[in-house]
Amino acid sequence: SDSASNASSSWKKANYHNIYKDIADLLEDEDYDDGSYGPVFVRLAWHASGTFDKKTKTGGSDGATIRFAPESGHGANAGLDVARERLEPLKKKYPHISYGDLYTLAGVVAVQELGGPTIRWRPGRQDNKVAVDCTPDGRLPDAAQGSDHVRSIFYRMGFNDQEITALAGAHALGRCHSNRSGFEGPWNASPTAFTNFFFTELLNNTWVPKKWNGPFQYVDKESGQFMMLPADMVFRTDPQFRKYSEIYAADQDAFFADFAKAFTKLLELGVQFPEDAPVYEFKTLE
Ligand code: CCH
Repeated sequence: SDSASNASSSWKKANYHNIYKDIADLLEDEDYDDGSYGPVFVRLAWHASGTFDKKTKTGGSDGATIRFAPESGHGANAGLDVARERLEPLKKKYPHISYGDLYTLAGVVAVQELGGPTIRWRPGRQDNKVAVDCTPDGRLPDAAQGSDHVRSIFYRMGFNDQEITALAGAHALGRCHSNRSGFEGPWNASPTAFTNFFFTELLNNTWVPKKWNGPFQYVDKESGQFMMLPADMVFRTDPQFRKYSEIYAADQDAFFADFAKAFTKLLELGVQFPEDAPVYEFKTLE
């Protein structure tokens, strides 16, 4: 019908270059965390997408179910309301972009503007109007667990060990918050720069259990300032993962190339794109 085709072609009316610029303008805020919303935008894009299950073809960023209860309240999503509220004025300003496109594009803008690789991105995700098709709790990884768990979560999405390792490199960005996940601290000294430092810190430091009342995590022995989650440590201890960690620690360009591919794949899991949806490669702002 006409109304169905109007609804499904709404994405064509949005100017994604303008939206890219406006998201970029929302990144900096000296009063928030380390001065940037970029890391939490990347986490929002990932959690909106990483619920995909390739067997049942459920989950993923199409539908933008992350904004509805119960999915918004899943433990793994604690704190992501902060990112969604920061982006909400842009949904008002550009009503033709879907939430699924807005949240994934915010991750792309953040990676690029914080110095990472160019991420190919397509529009056309369709929002669910009401809270249907929320994914069950437990689809996102549990940071307290090890390599079997990490593999089973990411294999369910359709990723291999190389792609999983590349994606894990996003932990160069941002920090853990004791009032969100319960864990605490940044992974390195430049949490607002997209680098290969997740791998260099992981392989080059001595990691010891953090002495505190919080959940079990690691702290670097020398400075005591940086952290690793139990689920991060598998990229050092598991031989298949470590193979790629060593490559990415030695070669930032290799990391950037592999991350860009895997991140686009993540953001597109389960999405039924319109046939005429163009692929964008946005230029980073000066
Ligand atoms: Fe992550 N991540 N992540 N992560 N994550 C956390 C924070 C960020 C796991 C657990 C956590 C990916 C994979 C995993 C980011 C991007 C990605 C936190 C702290 C936990 C816990 C949350 C808090 O307290 O605020 C686990 C487990 C896995 C895999 O096994 C992948 C994949 C990506 C993206 C490609 C980013 C960025 C952050 C920082 C957020 C911030 O607010 O600074």
